[in-house]
Amino acid sequence: MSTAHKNLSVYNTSGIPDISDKRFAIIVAEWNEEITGGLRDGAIATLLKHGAKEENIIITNVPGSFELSFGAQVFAQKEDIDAVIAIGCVIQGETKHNDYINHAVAQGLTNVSLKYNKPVIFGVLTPNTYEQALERSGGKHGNKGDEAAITAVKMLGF
Ligand code: DLZ
Repeated sequence: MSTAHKNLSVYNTSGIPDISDKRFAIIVAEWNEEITGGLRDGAIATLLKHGAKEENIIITNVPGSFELSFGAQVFAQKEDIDAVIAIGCVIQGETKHNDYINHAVAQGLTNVSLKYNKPVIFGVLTPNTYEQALERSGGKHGNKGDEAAITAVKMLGF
């Protein structure tokens, strides 16, 4: 995997804007919820660490990663939401569904971002195995939730 030698929780801290008044929506898929819960908690911790207020972080669940695009759209269209972080985990080895879901979500989130002119972040893990997912949701390769959150923060300064 491309992240095998990268710790997802290590990032460049330059260009981080003031986010004390920014409002974030985090949409979390319930499939593989042990993994997506770890990603969600990493994202929340990273936003708080960089100055977001707890009351400005809205968390919502959707059933699976395929539903992330719709969930992201519902929040992106709200005037008082500045950025959306979509969190999911689609394990490649387990089902042929993965190609369809991953492509649909990547395209769907891109469309929502461009339509509403707001950062909509792809915080979806696409590992080959459950073990790789654990390693990237707070394990030895860090947390993709941290990476997704810092990406949202940086894009707000864009
Ligand atoms: C159906 C399905 C499968 C097989 N695998 C996953 C997965 O690994 N990760 C995930 O987030 N969701 C999965 N889903 C559910 C779909 O995302 C979706 O919820 C259903 O197809 C209903 O639209």
